[in-house]
Amino acid sequence: MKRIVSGIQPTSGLTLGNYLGSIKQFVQMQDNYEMFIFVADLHAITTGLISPEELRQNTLNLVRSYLAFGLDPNKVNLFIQSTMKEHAELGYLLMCQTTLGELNRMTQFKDKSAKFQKEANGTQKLPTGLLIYPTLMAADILLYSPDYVPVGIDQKQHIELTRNIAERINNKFKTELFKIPDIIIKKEGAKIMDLCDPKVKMSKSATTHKGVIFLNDPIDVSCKKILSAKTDSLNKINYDVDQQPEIANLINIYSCLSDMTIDDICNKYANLGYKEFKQDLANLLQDFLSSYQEKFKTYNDDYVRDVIEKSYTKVKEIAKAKLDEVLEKLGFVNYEKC
Ligand code: AQP
Repeated sequence: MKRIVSGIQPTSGLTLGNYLGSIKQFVQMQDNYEMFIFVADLHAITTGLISPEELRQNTLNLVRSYLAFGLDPNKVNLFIQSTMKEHAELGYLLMCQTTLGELNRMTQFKDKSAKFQKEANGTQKLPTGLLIYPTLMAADILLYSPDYVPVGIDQKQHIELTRNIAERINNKFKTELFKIPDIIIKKEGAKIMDLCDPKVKMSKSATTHKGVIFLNDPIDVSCKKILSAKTDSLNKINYDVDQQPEIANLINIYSCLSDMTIDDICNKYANLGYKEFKQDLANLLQDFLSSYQEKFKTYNDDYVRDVIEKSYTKVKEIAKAKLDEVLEKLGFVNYEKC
């Protein structure tokens, strides 16, 4: 079986974008791939904004969400990133093989940095974690030698950097130390946009939550967000990302939730207006969220712990073996062997 690695950071509750851009794919792939899916809790502290209590709760809740969406712990290796110390250690080693210029060029770094307030003297107190996020992400991936990494389109640049770092180290140390992973981005759901601003992606850390569907919010709140989503004045259900980006985003969400094609949706609503379309989409969302939230409630802390324990030993063995191999190639003395 080909191997897959991916994760999500527990910065806050999950959004519909997180589900459609990543978890939906994980569930579809679990029968045909060897999967390593984790909660990226070390990434969640890179902005320095999360409290310990939130981190703990969001981490456990993200495991519940994975399960509620249908990830089967008998098929998928589910784990919490920080329980594998190898991620942080390999992250450090990779950071030392990366240039400041490369990290400064990352779009996510620029976007997230821009959200930090400027001081009176014009400077910004930016957390270093934001800058080195991609090298930790490279470690998350390269530790497990995956064939593919399924992500939303916003993470494409980070995967490309991961590939560059891996190739650079392989060349520099004349080895095949790292397998070069390929990225998988599913066209549908690859980038769900904010319901109030189609220029920005729907994101957990959006400054305003009006255009973000949080999967664990009360369902009526989420349905209202669909009904009041920004649309143009044409009142025509047409998929045109440039001219009608707001309705195109809603059609995309409709397509992902119903598994209808975009053409079929446009045909179905050819003679109807935005009001009817939004109401139907809100109903679809309601069904989807009710089924998810029902399941989410059924996993208590003990069950979550059992799930995490289940794959711990296997994941640990793989991570440790790869880290040991890297340390040796880079010239670190292995106390047990010398
Ligand atoms: N709007 C989106 N559309 C499609 N896919 C998305 N993803 C995130 N937002 C969308 C995908 O979800 C996975 C997990 O993302 P993450 O939590 O690790 O980090 P992120 O990409 O930075 O996601 P957020 O929601 O924007 O989180 P915050 O606000 O905490 O940074 C990834 O595969 C991502 O592509």
